[in-house]
Order: sequence, then C-alpha cells, then structure tokens
Amino acid sequence: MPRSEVATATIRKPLPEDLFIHHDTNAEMRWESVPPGQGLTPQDRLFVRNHTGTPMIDLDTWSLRVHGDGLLAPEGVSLSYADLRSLPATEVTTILECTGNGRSFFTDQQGQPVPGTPWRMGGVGAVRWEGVRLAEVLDRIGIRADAVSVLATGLDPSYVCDAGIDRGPVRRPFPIAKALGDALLVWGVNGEPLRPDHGFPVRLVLPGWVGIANIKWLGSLEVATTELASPWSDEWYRMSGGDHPADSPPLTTSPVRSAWELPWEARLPAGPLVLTGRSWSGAGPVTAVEVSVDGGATWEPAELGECAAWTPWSFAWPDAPPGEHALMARATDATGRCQPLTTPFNSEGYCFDAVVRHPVEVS
Ligand SMILES: Nc1nc2c(c(=O)[nH]1)N[C@H]1C(S)=C(S)[C@@H](COP(=O)(O)O)O[C@H]1N2
Ligand SMILES: [Mo]
Repeated sequence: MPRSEVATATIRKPLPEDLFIHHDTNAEMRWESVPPGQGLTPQDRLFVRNHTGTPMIDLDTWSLRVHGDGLLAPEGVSLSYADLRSLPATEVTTILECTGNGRSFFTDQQGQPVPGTPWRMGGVGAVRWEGVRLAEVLDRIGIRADAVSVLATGLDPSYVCDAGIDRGPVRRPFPIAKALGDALLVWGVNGEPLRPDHGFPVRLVLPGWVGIANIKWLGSLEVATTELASPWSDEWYRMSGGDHPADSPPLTTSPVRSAWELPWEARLPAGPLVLTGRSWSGAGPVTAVEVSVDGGATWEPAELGECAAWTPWSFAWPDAPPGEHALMARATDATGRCQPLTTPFNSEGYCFDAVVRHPVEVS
C-alpha cells in the first residue's frame, strides 16, 4: 500500500504517567509499575520506540511484498493478511528491547554524554508472539541457494534526521541464516492481535536481536544475492567511537541486563526487606544473579524464579539500615556473559550492559 495513504500519530495508545516516562516520540516503561509476578508485558504497558509515528494501516488494503534477485522468481509476490494467516502458526516468547536501553547511564553513571533517547532501564518487555516462521514463507515462495541478505522495510513515514535529510522508511537488512532460522512474521501478542503502536498488522521478530531488528508495520521484504544496506545497519545501530573499530558490524544479539522493580530513587522503610527484579539476555537464559548493597564490595546470590524470556529474582535484605544506598544487581547468561561494572564507551550510547546503581533512600 502506498505510504502516502497511511495516517500517523506519534503514539496511539494511552500513556498514563504512572506507567510510562515520555521521551519525544518514545515511551519508557516504569519498572515500579511492573507487578512482581507478571511474566509477560501486556501491550498497553509495553515501551514504544518510534522513529516517526505509528501508522494506521487498513487490513483490507495491506499486503506484504516479497521480492528480489534472491528469489527463484525475482518479481516476487504480494501476500495478503489472509495468506499469511493460512500458514502454520507458531508461538515464541522473547525479550523485546531497545538497543539504546540504559543509555542515560553512560552520562549519569560513567560521565560520558551521548546523544539519543535517554532511557533508563525501561525500554524493554517480554512478549509471547504469534506468527509464522519466515522460513515457512520463503520456502513456499522459493529462494535461490545463493541468497545472502533480506531487507525488511516498514510502512511508517520516512525518517527525516535532525539535519533535515530524508533517510527513507525505517528498514534494516539481516542475514539469510537468521531468516531461515528463528525469524518470525507476527500478528499476535500475548494472545491478542498486534496493536498499532507495536506493528499492526504484521511485524518482523528476530529473537534475541536488538530492538531495531524487529521491524514494525512490515511492508516489504527484499531477498538478495548481494549484501543489502541501510542507514539503520550501516550508520546507526553499530558500535562507533571509543575503542570500537571503524568497521564494527551491525549490532545483532542483545546484551545481558538487570532491573529492580522499584521507582527510580526509591524510598524504602528500614528493617527487613524483600526486593525483586529481573534479568535477561539476548543470548539465552540467565543462569545467575548476584546482588550488592554495599557498592560492590560484597555480592550475594539472588533467588531466581522461573525464566520466561526474562528471569525474575528476589533478594532478602535482612537489615536495610537508614540512609542512602545504591542497589546493584549483576546477571550472568547461559553463554557466560556477565554484566561488567562499566560499559566501554560508544558514541551512540548503545548496549549499556554495566551494573546499574539504583538509588534508594531507607528511612
Ligand atoms: N518500522 C519501524 N520499525 C521499528 C521501529 C520504527 O521506528 N519503525 N523502531 C525500532 C526500534 S528502535 C525498537 S527498539 C523497536 C520497538 O518496538 P516497540 O515500539 O513495539 O516496543 O521497534 C523497532 N522497529
Ligand atoms: Mo530501539
């Protein structure tokens, strides 16, 4: 469908102050609003990251164009919503997390100013997706053995950067191995239809990969026998600056991170406390979480709950003394990645995975 026919607003859903922190076209989830026992993040509580605005797409005129020289028939096909829904459906639970989640801590914790949305740790959620494996779709269409790259393009308006230059629609290529692996085209979230702000009618999901890889409002997929390019892979969403090499690859797997289910600058009563939080990783389940209440001098294991994309944990603080404290939680994932105490600088403030010092005042 022509992009010009799509009406947009920045974010459509209500963003109550007690659930969200507003950042321009984006909305961050407040961690203190997450009920400790809640495994999946409902759509009305999920963070929103929009480069432009949420388009309102008409299901009757929407179609997904799949084309490119990596197909057996390069002119490709257009798939309707009904076409996709007729394919075998599958469900997968993943973490959806913005690459810039935690960005504000580069400045606030490491004294390194970085541009971009100043997320604390709430640019993240856990979602059970319903959709079809992209491999099923490509298998039916027919791809060439030498196809290497797939470019996903959204139907939201073109992104005009600060300098006033039109960079075209939000889009990002990914390797054919991911397309034929666990990539999904999704239409459902936690048992309900995908809502406008999160990609209605169909969104790409690349499990474990940085938020930008999960293109919303999917309009086309180009399958190619050459590497495809986009500003969202080649200019942004790759490491630059600091000690990173100039040819750092586009970011893929999300880092390991943790959050306390507490307000930012929490006030707590003195005495015995049981505090909760969660840890997650793009590379696999979290295997251990340790907590420090003395600025990192000593660490104690947190008690882990059952992993559902992220791992809930609790920590008993038997004698929380009055005064100001920094709560610290560090997780290790199944691949052995452990949260460091500082994250090496990168100029866009991506992938802040260091242990956050969560301020609490006990009185
Ligand atoms: N078409 C399109 N897809 C997009 C974006 C966008 O602006 N346009 N933002 C990306 C980024 S940066 C993130 S973090 C996730 C956010 O998904 P959500 O808004 O559903 O939480 O969507 C990604 N997919
Ligand atoms: Mo993002």
